[in-house]
Amino acid sequence: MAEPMEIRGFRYWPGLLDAAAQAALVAELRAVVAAAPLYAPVTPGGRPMSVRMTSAGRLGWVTDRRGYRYEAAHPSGVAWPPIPASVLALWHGLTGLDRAPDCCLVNFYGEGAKMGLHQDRDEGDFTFPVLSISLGDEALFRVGGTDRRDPTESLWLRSGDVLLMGGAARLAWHGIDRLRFRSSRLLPGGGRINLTLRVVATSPSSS
Ligand code: MD3
Ligand code: FE
Repeated sequence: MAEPMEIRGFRYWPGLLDAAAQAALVAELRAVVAAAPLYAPVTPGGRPMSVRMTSAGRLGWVTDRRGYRYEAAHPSGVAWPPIPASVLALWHGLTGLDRAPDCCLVNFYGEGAKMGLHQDRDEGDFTFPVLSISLGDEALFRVGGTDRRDPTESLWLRSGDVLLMGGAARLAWHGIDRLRFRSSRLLPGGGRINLTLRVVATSPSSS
């Protein structure tokens, strides 16, 4: 595996997935979305999010009026489909962990979608890293420190880029400010997919 760049404690592999690997991944994600359709999430405060979501894996991340949490089923009641094998191979190869992720969150950004600055803290164990894979249109990613007031820096994420957040970076504030809609031809209708792999660590065997 090529050596990653180091940005603010993150490990960053620009263009790690070539065009063929990206297209193969999109084909696997079509099967995920066929089993567990993208839905429009609502924050606990009742605000609709601009990103559409679904998940694969043992647990999926969901949000609605009842709060942010992990659930064993899609809002429709069906079990989440399995995480694609190519995605699991990337996780094990880049993290060096034997432990599989519990969740592969699938975020879809259409024209105008964004994600406000936040921390990922709904998991039970922050010692495990988070892996992110970008596909499709370019997106302006903003990352700060572990304090909301820490200065931030911005980076354009492109199709095939992979980021690994471990150590102190695991609790960094981050978000997506905007998309360059139709900047990539990977998805025929435009848009961006981000996969986020996480260990949730709430299984009976790990508690
Ligand atoms: C830094 N997703 O799903 S990926 C999320 O592009 C999320 O859809 C964004 O933030 C997206 O929670 C950003 C990059 C990323 C993902 C997880 C992180 C950065 C992170 C976890 C900790 C710190
Ligand atoms: Fe996040």
